[in-house]
Formats: sequence, structure tokens, C-alpha cells
Amino acid sequence: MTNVELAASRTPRKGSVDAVVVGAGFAGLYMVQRLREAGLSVQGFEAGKDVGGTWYWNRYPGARCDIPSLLYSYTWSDEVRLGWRWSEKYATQPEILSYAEHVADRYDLRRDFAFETKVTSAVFDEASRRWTVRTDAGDVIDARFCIMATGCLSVPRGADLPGAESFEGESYVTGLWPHEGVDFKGKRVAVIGTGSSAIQSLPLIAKDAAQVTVFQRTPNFSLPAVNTPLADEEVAAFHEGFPEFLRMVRAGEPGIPMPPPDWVPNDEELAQLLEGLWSGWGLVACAQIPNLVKDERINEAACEYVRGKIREIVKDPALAEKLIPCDFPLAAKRACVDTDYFETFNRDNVSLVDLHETPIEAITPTGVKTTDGEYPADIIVYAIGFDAMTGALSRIDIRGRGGKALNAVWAEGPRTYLGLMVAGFPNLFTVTGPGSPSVLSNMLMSIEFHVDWIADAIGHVQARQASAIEATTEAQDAWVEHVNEEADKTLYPRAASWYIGANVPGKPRVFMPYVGEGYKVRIDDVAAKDYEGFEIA
Ligand code: FAD
Ligand code: N01
Repeated sequence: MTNVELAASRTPRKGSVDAVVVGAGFAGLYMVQRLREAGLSVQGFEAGKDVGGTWYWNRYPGARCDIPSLLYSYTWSDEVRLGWRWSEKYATQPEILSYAEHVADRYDLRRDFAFETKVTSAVFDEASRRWTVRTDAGDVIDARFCIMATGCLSVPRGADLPGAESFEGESYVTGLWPHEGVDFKGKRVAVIGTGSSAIQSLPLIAKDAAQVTVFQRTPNFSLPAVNTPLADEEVAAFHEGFPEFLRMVRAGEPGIPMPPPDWVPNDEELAQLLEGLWSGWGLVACAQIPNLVKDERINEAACEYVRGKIREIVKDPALAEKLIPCDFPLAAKRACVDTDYFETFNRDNVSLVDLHETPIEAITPTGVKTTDGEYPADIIVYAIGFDAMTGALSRIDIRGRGGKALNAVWAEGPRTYLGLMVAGFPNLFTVTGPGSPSVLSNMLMSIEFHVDWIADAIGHVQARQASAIEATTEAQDAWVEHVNEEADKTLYPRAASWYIGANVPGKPRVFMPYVGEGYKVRIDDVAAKDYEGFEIA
């Protein structure tokens, strides 16, 4: 049933609540729980049929987390933590989805959500200082607070290549994968894209398909997951160290051992750190290399290390050179964590088309046509990424004071205070919004930090018997400047990545995540200083 059909099939909700929460991923689920605990009435909306967000939508073969599962877990419920046993170092999508479902069951969170319902608009009324939220199912809900837990990577780029609609075979988008799965057996498959989604799915697709052609625009850095089942001892050790881990992350420390910031490793030490990249600790190993994304010498050494590994793995030297990334620093685009990605190119049924040499001209009814000719396919897999960080917000007609549209205010790129609120939009919060570390962190930690901060801020507003909290323009301007300054100290802006919106034609190019240190301490400090930079009316 489409959302429009669904709208006709159920009675639209009307009424008043304290808070609306949009999204039932890890952010929306915890947000609802915190607001309920504070005694607020909540209405949640979720476009999907059930909870899970990212892990509900991204069901492509091989989908897994790239942060070790024990760390990619909520910390707010001891009962959930101790009652859940991850089976592998990097859990699969079905297991992570079961975890989200488990939490929803345990806290009966579905009760407050309307599923298969997209929020279409949120309009602030200055007189009442309340939001009116409308959905594609005809709901009209009035709320004091509106929390956008809409996700940073929740709007997949569709099959938008020229001629895509003419393709007569099957086509799939990794971020909207069918629940019943896809049968690749005996099929000729075209995979477009070489980001994390393609890198995770290619090895499994290639095992089933008759033949796979990978269409690569930019080669990518990928580190081996060396995934293993989790041993009881590892789990026990994690739980034993958990209080200290929690203390560290709550104190704003990264939660993993980090090198001293001023340590400049000598060649021998650096060589040892680089070996870590192939140890199976992927992004955690990257974090161990001091100034990896600040120091060109160190970054280039890391790039060369990975390039050397690709040359070792891929048997055909010409093919290896095509797979080697050389035009952006390691980690300036999110490094991928894979199982047998480069090895898969040694298979007889896998070939690579380098789109830098021969760009795609069009999708045809029977395959993919490049300047070099046509590659016939039965199935096309689009692994071409997301309208990241602002995509979900920009698809909702959000209007703040004076009827100003968020899309107009953000026409030159997103501007927020702390990634949490936007000047001119009182009582509207963004969980892991642009201007916060979000996608450059273990997202579950960032989500918890934001949800806790938002719940406390709402509690503060209520305790003062106030009706609105809003970021001041001055505080927002200063924060945006600081976010940009911090980004400019790094190598991040050197990659044409989705962090700067470079993957979506026409999107303003602004570096969106916050890369400075001590973010959690900052937002706690702002709250402790009576919400410095916010006006409470
Ligand atoms: P989401 O999980 O994206 O949930 C947002 C929800 O909001 C979605 O379900 C969406 O349908 C809903 N929504 C959006 N707009 C509307 C609307 N208008 N109306 C109604 N509903 C709406 N991060 C890590 O830290 N580690 C990882 O290992 C990791 N792996 C990832 C793997 C994949 C394949 C992807 C795509 C992302 C991964 N991420 C990872 C990032 C991941 O998005 C976050 O870790 C986390 O799951 C985000 O949770 P969320 O609740 O903020 O957003
Ligand atoms: O998307 P991407 P993704 N024609 O944007 C190419 C998280 N995640 O879904 O680099 C041809 O990274 C594009 O090429 P280029 C993680 O945060 C995590 O893979 O723009 N190709 C690129 O190769 C990740 O970073 C996991 O030149 C086109 C690819 O498509 C984020 O989600 C798994 C094209 C898109 O790569 C996004 O990952 C999955 C076109 N028109 C996702 N347009 C984990 O491992 C784009 N491309 C946990």
C-alpha cells in the first residue's frame, strides 16, 4: 500500500501533544523514551512500516555496522545492554534491526508511533508558540516541541541516472532494499557506485550472480573487517569495563583509547600504527593514528599503506591501479570496512568499468551504456549514496517565525547552533543535525548525547514555566564560523564527499559535520550556563 492509499485507509490523527518526534530509528526511539519518562505526551511518526531507521531500510546483502557492535549499542539501559548478546564483532543488518525491535518491545515504544506516515510539514505559530505538524496520512497534530530524529542518511539517492526508467530488467537502490531479498543467481548484474554500500554488497552479489560489472567513478579506501564471532570472554570484558567506558564517553572522551594529541610518531611508530589498519579494527584503528586527518605526511603514509595492500590483493596489476584511490586523503571520505571487497575483483565473474575513462551516457532498456559501449544487465544495483544530513529535513516544509521556510534559510547551506537548533525555529530540535559531530562519530553515542541534551532542555523550559527555547542568531553565527574554522584545519574539505554535499547535483557545498574536539563538554557547558546562546521565552 502506498502512503497515499494508507492515508485513505486510516482515520487521521488530530489533537494536541507536548511533543512530536519524527523518525523511529535509534534517535527517535530513545527520544520518545526520554520524553515519556519526563511525563510528556508524545506523538511519533515514521515513514517506514516499523522501527529501526537505517537498519529497517538498508537490507542489501552484506549490510553491517562498521563500528564494533559492542560500541554501536545504546548505553542508556542496563537492562538492554545486559539482556542483549551480539553474535559478531560487526553485526549484520538483520541482527541490528532485531536489536532495535527488541528495545521497542521492551519499552513498548511502538505505542507512540504512527508508521507508514510521512511528516510533510511543520509550521510554527508565533502567538501560541506551538508547532502544527501535518502528515501524508492527513494527521494534524499540534505540539509545543518538535524533534526531528529524521536521520543523516535516510534519503537514498534513487535511480536518477538518465534513462533509468527505461530499464526493462530489475533495479534496486541499496537504501530501499526489498524485504523479500533479491535473487541474483545466474543473473548479469551491474553495480553502480563504490561507496560503503557497494563495497559491502559486492562480494555477496558476486558469489551468486553469473556476472557482475562494477561501475566505479571514484576508487575508495576500504579496510578489512576481519569479522569474527564474539567470544564470551570479549563480551564479559566489555561489561566489566563498561562503567569506565560510560564515564569516559559521558565526560566527552571518545570512548576508545586515543593517542596524545601532540604525539608526532617517528617512522617506526607510524609503521606500527599503519599495520593496525589491516588488523580488523577499521575506523577504530584510523582513530589511533595521531592527526590522520590533519597531517598530510601522516595521511599520505596511511594512503600508501592501503594502496600497497590493494596491489598485494588484486592479482591483475592494471586492475589494481584502477582500484587505488589517489585523489583524496584517507578518511576525508568515510573509510569503508569490508569483507573481501578487493579480493572479489580476482573472481572471473567480476569486472570493473572505470567511469573516469568511460563515463556512463545512459541507462538503456537492456543495460548500462558508457562512452565505450553497452554493458548488458538483468539487474542494476544503484549504490549511489544519500542526500545526506539535510535531505530528510529539506523534504519537510518546515516554517519557523514569520513563516520563514527552513529551506530558504538554508539555501546557502545549513546553519545551526551546536547542530541542535536553528535561530528562528523555536522549540524545533534536530538530533545529530548539521554542525554536530554526527556522522564523524559512533552515531549511537552522538544520538544519546543529543537526545539527553534535548530532553534536559525541554525539562528546563518547563521548569521555568516558559514556552519556548530558541537559538540566538549571534550564537548560531559564531558556531557556524567555528565549525568552518575547525573543518579548515583538516584535510576533510579536500574530498568531494557527501560531508560537503558534493554528491548531490546543485546542493550547496558546505562542510556539514563538526570536527572540533570536546563537543559533548561544550554542549553540557552551554546547558550548565543557563543555556548560553539560547533565548528562553
Ligand atoms: P535513521 O536510522 O536514519 O532513522 C530516521 C528515520 O526517520 C527513518 O526511518 C526515516 O524513515 C524517518 N523519517 C525521515 N523523514 C521522515 C518524515 N518526513 N516523516 C516520517 N519519517 C521520516 N553509523 C555508525 O555510527 N556506525 C555504523 O556502523 C553505521 N553503519 C551504517 C550503515 C548504513 C548502511 C547506513 C546507511 C548508515 C550507517 N550508519 C552508521 C549511520 C546510521 O544512519 C546511524 O548510525 C543511525 O542508525 C541513525 O539513526 P537515526 O535514528 O538518527 O536515523
Ligand atoms: O554512498 P556513498 P553509500 N554515477 O555516497 C557513486 C554509511 N554506510 O551508500 O565517489 C556513478 O559513500 C559515488 O561516486 P563518487 C557510511 O557513512 C555505512 O555507499 O561520488 N557513480 C560513490 O562511489 C557511508 O559513507 C556502511 O565519485 C555514482 C557511490 O556512488 C554512507 O552511509 C554501509 C553516481 C556512493 O557512495 C554512504 O554510503 C553503507 C553516478 N551518477 C553505508 N552518483 C557501513 O559499512 C554517485 N556515484 C557501516
